[in-house]
Amino acid sequence: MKKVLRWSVCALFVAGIFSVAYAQFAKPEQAIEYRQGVMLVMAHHFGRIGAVVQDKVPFDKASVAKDAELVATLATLPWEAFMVPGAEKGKTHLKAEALKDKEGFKAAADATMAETAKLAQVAAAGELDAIKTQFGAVGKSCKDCHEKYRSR
Ligand code: ASC
Repeated sequence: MKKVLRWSVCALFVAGIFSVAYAQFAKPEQAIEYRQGVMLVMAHHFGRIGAVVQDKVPFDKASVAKDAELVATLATLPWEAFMVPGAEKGKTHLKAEALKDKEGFKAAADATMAETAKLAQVAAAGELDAIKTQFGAVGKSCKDCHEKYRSR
């Protein structure tokens, strides 16, 4: 009896894991909400660094490093939420092309992840001129992807 119970618990656990993986986005709207949430928070933290880069806010090494770390982490999250069938319809700016050009989209995502990771590194080192340069490189990667795959 104990054995049966143990197996049942195990089976339930496995089923649970799969249903989470399978139903990561049960509906396209959930994928849209998820990626927009990530982008919103990412833009917020990127914007805080932007204010420093534009000399509107005094340079505080620790807070820039923290914001850059957050941006780099957030930049790893949204991509699979774009590649969901039906997620180019509804309340989104995603161009339908993005779903047809998976390789190009992936390349753009990889560029953003690489540039944001580099920004986190540079920010940890704490040299403002290098941060400014790398901030520009991240901004370019945002812009490149938006120009290709985002409608206005
Ligand atoms: C942001 C944001 C974007 C990018 C882009 C960079 O903070 O919301 O869409 O940076 O303006 O060129």
